Amino acid sequence: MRALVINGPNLNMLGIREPGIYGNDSYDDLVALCETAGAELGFEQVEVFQSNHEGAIIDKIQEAYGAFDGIVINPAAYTHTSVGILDALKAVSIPAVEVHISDVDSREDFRQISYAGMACFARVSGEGLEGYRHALKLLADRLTL
Ligand code: CA2
Repeated sequence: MRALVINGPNLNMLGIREPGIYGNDSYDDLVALCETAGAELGFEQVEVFQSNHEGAIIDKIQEAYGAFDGIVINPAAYTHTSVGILDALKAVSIPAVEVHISDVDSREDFRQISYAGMACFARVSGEGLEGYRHALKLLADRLTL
């Protein structure tokens, strides 16, 4: 099993700003959590990718075709705007889980739509960085059960 974890814009700033919403842990801590949790869940490969650019995220999703068995994606702000990311997830048809660090359902109205989520089989929201472990578990279950 090979998992690709994709993170969208500004998530590389984790731990630097807005700790009240996104916590104190850094982006490097998030990468380490995904790699450790992924190995514990039986993934042979876990690649963690971050970009601030919509097109780069779309390129990465396309490159995942034939290279990864599952995707965990936090599109960050592009969650609420990007039909391009939705279309890319649909195009590759790789099982995908949407993850958000904060509880987006209890935030502003403009965060209440998720385009990427329309191509995901599950959603984890409001569990902090641990939500990535949960998302990888849901993916592992989907790929093995
Ligand atoms: O809760 C999430 O994971 C979000 O995807 C985070 C996005 C936000 O636009 C979504 O509505 C919900 C924002 C990511 C920004 O990350 C930062 C991290 C540290 C400091 C500032 C921003």
